[in-house]
Amino acid sequence: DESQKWVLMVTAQTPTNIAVIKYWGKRDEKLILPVNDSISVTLDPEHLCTTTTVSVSPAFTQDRMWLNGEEISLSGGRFQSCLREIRSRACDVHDKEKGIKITKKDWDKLHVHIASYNNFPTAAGLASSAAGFACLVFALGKLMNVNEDQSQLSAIARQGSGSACRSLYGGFVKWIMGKDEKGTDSLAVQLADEKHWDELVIIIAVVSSRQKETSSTTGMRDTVETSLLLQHRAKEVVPKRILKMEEAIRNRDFASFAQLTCTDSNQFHAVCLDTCPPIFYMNDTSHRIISLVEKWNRSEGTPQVAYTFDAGPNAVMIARDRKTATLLLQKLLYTFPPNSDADLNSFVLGDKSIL
Ligand code: 2P0
Repeated sequence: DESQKWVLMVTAQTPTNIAVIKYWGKRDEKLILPVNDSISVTLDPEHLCTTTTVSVSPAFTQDRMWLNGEEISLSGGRFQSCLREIRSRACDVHDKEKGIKITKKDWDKLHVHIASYNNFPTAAGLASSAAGFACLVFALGKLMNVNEDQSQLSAIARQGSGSACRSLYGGFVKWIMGKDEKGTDSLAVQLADEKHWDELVIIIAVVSSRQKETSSTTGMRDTVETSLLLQHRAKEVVPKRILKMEEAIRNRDFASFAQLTCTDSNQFHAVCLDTCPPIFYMNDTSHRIISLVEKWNRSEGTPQVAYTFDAGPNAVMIARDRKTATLLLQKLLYTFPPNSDADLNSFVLGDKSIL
């Protein structure tokens, strides 16, 4: 049957993001609504990113997905939420060249195939769900000719993984927690584009490539249920910190930016420790990196480098400029020589020429 033979395809690429004011804790698990605002920086797409191709054909009999070449199940609620939200907004598509016409109603019957690749090891403990769901939603939105702005798309990506909503934009991004129970106002906005502060260099030290022991979802749930410190953090600390961070980014004030970033990472890990049972994401090597940066910053009289750690031991460091990034790499290699027991591998992101 000739009418069954066509395939329509869209490919998109999305970088991951690193939070400088952390998201930790949900007020609604199903809709993924957070207990506080967060702010992140989106990495350069060359380094840590996901590439996703979505396709549709009348020959496809079910929705299917492959991650790094292996088929994975789409039955999870998070995939289904994203697919449902995008499908419900699908519009007419008319590809004159290929002679393909899909009407709004056809999308309910058509199935999609999704192939996604990470250009970094998924097991490296580096945020992959953020780039993954952002890319999936963006690519499906293009394929189905969805007529929504980036912020509306971010609210859909949020339902795949909270941090994913921040990867729909480059530069500095804020995820506004919102007030609405249905989550319509819990979405991402861009604070500054990627050109605004492009002297910054991000270096990620892979402390361990083992997969983390406590998933973010489980960890957050335990924290919300048991940590009093989280309540204080979400209500009293983060709202003020968000305003200061926005100002620091606006003014490219590195001293303030670094102080806020480091303090917020440390409070996030303190909240993990305040959880019952306690969650340990950092290890001895992480702690040694913090000490190295703290000592250096103090000896210079003003911060040179900011550090931040997510739900794992890997260090993300943000250097004020390229010269500082080179110095940082030297210090790291000196303190953690290759093949030593600390098992440290360094990546440089944002500026390949330093490698
Ligand atoms: C963040 N993290 O703001 C924080 C800091 C980890 C530490 O967002 O359950 O994978 O999918 O919403 O987004 C990791 O949590 O969790 C995270 P879900 P997600 O980047």
